[in-house]
Amino acid sequence: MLAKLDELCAKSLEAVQQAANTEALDAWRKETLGRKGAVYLMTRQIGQLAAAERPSFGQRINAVKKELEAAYQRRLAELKAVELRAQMASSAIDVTLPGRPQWRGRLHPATQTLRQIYRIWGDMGFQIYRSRDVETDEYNFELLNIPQHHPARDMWDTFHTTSPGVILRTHTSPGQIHAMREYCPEPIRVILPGMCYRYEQITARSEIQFHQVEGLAVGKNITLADLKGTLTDFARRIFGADRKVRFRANYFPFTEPSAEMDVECILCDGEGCAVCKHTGWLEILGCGMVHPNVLRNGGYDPEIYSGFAFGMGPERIAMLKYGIQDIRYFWSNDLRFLEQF
Ligand code: FA5
Repeated sequence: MLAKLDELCAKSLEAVQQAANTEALDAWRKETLGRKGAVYLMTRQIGQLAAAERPSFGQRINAVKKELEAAYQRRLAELKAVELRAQMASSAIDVTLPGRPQWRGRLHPATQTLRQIYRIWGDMGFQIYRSRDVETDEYNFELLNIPQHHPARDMWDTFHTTSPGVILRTHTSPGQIHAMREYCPEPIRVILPGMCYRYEQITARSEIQFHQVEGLAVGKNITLADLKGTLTDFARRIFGADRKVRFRANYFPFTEPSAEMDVECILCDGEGCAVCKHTGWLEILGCGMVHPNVLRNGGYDPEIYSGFAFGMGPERIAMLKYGIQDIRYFWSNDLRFLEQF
């Protein structure tokens, strides 16, 4: 009987190596180690043995079972590897192709420009002061030296709300009053960024909703020279060190004297082109020395304190920096535009 068992073991070990694929191997397992397989049938014969021979036969059968099971596992691993290689060779999937890049979001070009502006003013010691988008007529106009029925109101077409005297701010300048009333009598150096709203016709250069960054410095002995020096430095930091600037006299009711600052046209280097209307210059902001009435409305005595203020449009600055032809791209959410930044 032991000889028969050894023969079965040897034959089965040979057969397992000959199983050409996992299906054949499964069939081998069933025939050999299955519930009614060859090893089981051998176990059944144990009753025919003399009692003294049974234990050693039983031990041997268990050893054979283990050996065959191990041989099965080894062959299974071999066949699986072969089958995987064959599948990879014949399959259409090329696992060596590089993966698809992850789509990454990015900051909106207006946000990028705003952050660049914040950094420059931050380096010059200006803090960010936020004030509200929904304003009163009093803050947006009256406290800025623009009384009711003053013709200067025509400079800012206004969105009114159903509450009398409550409007959407047309510029960030009302923030000047909020900041002065909060800090008076301390010196102030702040920028006031935020959205502004004007009931204007939308064109390539004008939106009904756009950002402004206001700036305000108040203290003792602040002069027009400080305004010119600070704004010239800002323009050089944002547009490049050799960019020329110029100040043109202008009128704002809340500054006296008032000016607009132009930079040398970035597209034609001051030669004159369609964008700068052949002048060689591009306007980037309005500015001036804070009007005594406005200082007074903020709580400062204009006999002791003086200050300068300015207001710029970051979208217009981004248009100049990157050669963007139309301001409407900023809020139309066209990915072909946004992905370029
Ligand atoms: C003002 O709004 C003044 N409050 C600026 C100021 C502040 C002057 C402090 C003096 C002292 P103005 O209307 O020119 O000025 O607007 C300032 C900037 O906002 C413009 O130079 C422009 O860059 C931007 N801007 C104005 N209107 C629009 C618009 N419709 N669309 C996009 N940007 C605009």
